[in-house]
Amino acid sequence: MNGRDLVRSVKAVNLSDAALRVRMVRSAWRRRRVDAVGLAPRGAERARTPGPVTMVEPGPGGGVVRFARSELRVRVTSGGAVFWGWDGAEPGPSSALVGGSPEADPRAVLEPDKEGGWRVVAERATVVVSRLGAVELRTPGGVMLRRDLPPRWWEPVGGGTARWVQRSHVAADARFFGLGGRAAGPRLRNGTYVLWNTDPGGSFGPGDDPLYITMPVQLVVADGGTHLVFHDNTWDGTVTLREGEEGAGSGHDRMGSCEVRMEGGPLRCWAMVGAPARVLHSWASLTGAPAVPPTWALGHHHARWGFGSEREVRRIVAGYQERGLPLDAVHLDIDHFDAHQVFTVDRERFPSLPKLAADLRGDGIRLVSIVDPAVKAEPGNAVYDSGTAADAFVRDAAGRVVRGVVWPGDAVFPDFTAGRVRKWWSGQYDERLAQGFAGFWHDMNEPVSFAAFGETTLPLSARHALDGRGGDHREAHNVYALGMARAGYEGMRELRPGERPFLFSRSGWAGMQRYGGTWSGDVATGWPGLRASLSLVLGLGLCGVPYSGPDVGGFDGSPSPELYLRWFQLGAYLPLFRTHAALRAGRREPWEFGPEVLEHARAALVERRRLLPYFVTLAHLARRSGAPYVRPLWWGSPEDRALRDCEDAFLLGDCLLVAPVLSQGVTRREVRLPPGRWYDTVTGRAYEGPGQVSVDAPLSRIPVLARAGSVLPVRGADGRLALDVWAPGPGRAGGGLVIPDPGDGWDEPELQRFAVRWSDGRVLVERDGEDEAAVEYPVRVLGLDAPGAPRAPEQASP
Ligand code: NBV
Repeated sequence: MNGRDLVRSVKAVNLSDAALRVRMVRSAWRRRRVDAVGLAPRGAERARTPGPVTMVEPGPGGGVVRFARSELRVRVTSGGAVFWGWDGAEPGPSSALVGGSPEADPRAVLEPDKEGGWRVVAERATVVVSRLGAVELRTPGGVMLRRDLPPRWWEPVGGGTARWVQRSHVAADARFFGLGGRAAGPRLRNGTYVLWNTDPGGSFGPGDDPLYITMPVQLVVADGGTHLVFHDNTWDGTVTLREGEEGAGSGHDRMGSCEVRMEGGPLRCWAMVGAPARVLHSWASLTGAPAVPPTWALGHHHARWGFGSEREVRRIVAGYQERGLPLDAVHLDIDHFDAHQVFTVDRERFPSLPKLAADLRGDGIRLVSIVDPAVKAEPGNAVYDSGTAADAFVRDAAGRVVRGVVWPGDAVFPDFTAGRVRKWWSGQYDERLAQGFAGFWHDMNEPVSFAAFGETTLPLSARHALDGRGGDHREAHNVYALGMARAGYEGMRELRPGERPFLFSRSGWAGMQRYGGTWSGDVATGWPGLRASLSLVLGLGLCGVPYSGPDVGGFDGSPSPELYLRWFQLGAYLPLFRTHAALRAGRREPWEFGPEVLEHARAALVERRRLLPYFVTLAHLARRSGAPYVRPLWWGSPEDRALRDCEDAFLLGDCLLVAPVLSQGVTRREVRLPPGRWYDTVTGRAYEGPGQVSVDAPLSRIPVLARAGSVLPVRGADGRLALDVWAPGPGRAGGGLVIPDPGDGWDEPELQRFAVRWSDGRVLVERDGEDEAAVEYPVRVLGLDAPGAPRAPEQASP
């Protein structure tokens, strides 16, 4: 029995509920019994390595290199991504890839390399395979980015899936990012990271790992170049990272290393090489473009577990309105369900939800509903009955429906890895839409089943369809939520074909951005939790999931007014800007922390609304380019080592640099600037980067700097689009992209390009090379001391 799991379950569930406690004990025993019968013990194993090369077979985009005891397929694709897979592994089937495997690049061919090895030279990367099966990834210029040593497998003597390990080296100066949502990042320090989607129970801080979203996706940034590597395997595994050390002057660098261990499944990976923007673009081409949320979802959301009644929801909304605070969405948690049953409504406390939804809608506020995957196992529950008729629920190896325990008590779990089950589940959202909900918040989908001991998820031996291949929970666990997101997304597309779905999901896997975003989950209230929330958003963005944000104020307890405000100020610059808290947590409304906090929170809300056109632009650009809205400071200058190690600020698109306050009592802070000129958007002071500057961070605001030459689309006083243009340095030019809001349907928006330059002592803004008259929006030029007089910058210190 794992003591920590017990503590977590106890924290998660109110154990004063004796009946639930008894169920948790029973469920834990059931899970143990099911696995004792359904999971064959591993038994004796045989180790294997590839051995020496025996022959090669050229093929499209590369070919197959055969070794004495394995074979390696290498395929460069026309999008530039490189695939390699051992033991016959092909790119498909894969839960991550969209539209199957990309086409092979016919120009890439296998050719002999030195010492009996082979190589494939392609436009964006070179792959070199040694005689004994080491695989090197190099830049087109020949710089080594990663060297995979020959892998090792352990095969069960009696047959079954092999475990494997793959060790790699990277440059001594390389930094690792990604692996899904990690609280202790964004730079992933030395340690072992588990690949198993996990509800930490209660609330988590930077020391908790793994969390809800794990992905075998690493972005590695080094002087020699940036690469992304994706081990396309959904099994339980670990990644052990060790940053290298540079032997100061001695010439004896110790390289960085990475060791991927998997409990089963294919050994195959994808690699992408190039500037960060290019790598993320290739990643989105491979795994799908991020869904663009409807515009209202880029505004402010307010949620709470335990509004408890329609009256309370109306009271909170009125609180926002009376104070003139912008509000775009309200989220209802499990307390609005009838006895915690998904797709139901507690009609006593929420007697007229459709009316509530319509009233709010009239005020421009959308209602969002939580959706849990577990269905109460009780005949008479409509979802249970129809799911049973559709044979939708996960079964054990003996063919019995698996029972767990979640909020409604004994529960069963839809098998989202089956197309027909997803289709059935898609139909359930009809009930939600009829209640007036406009968007969905998927929770508990790691999936969680409470247990008094052992792991709080389904039995490992539980059977899953895995889209026709068949397999057990060891393989399906990490993609359970991905399937649920797909079902929700496809359901909404069918039920409301004219609207872009709004969906965000606690758990997920590579490719989840196709269906929506995510949020931080139950981040602990405290300064470390605030820091962790930024780490999660940055890390997920680098794994291709650009839309996320934390529970502003933290999930549990009561933040101090200062902590609440600093969280609020950070949240206002993150894609999902939502206040939320647990059942027994303190209040999270901006007016509950005194008049000073209210005024500063108001300023953050007003600024968020002013920046809405910028968020719309970033959301549409993310779909086109794969670039996250929130980017690490090194995004445009990965070769800058100081930026690579800077974790307390971020770029919001190309225009803004946001430097949140992440510690108590801070009213001035150091900010590390990427190269170029930057303006403090409030004081107007100019700074010349790269380097570090010290800026004011009074309680009223966090520092936000604008890049010289940038074109920032904002909402003007009349509510229409306007442009804030920050003057380029003398003799310099600038520009930017703007995507005017095409509405919440599927109209393809227009991408408008603006150029900014000095001409005759004036800052000129032009559209697409046309003349100034063609700019149809009001333009405000900022960063000048007087018309024509650029502000002199202070030099940043190194
Ligand atoms: O549905 C209740 C909560 C929800 O408020 C939170 O955002 C989720 O992350 N949910 C977890 C289940 C209970 C956790 C203790």
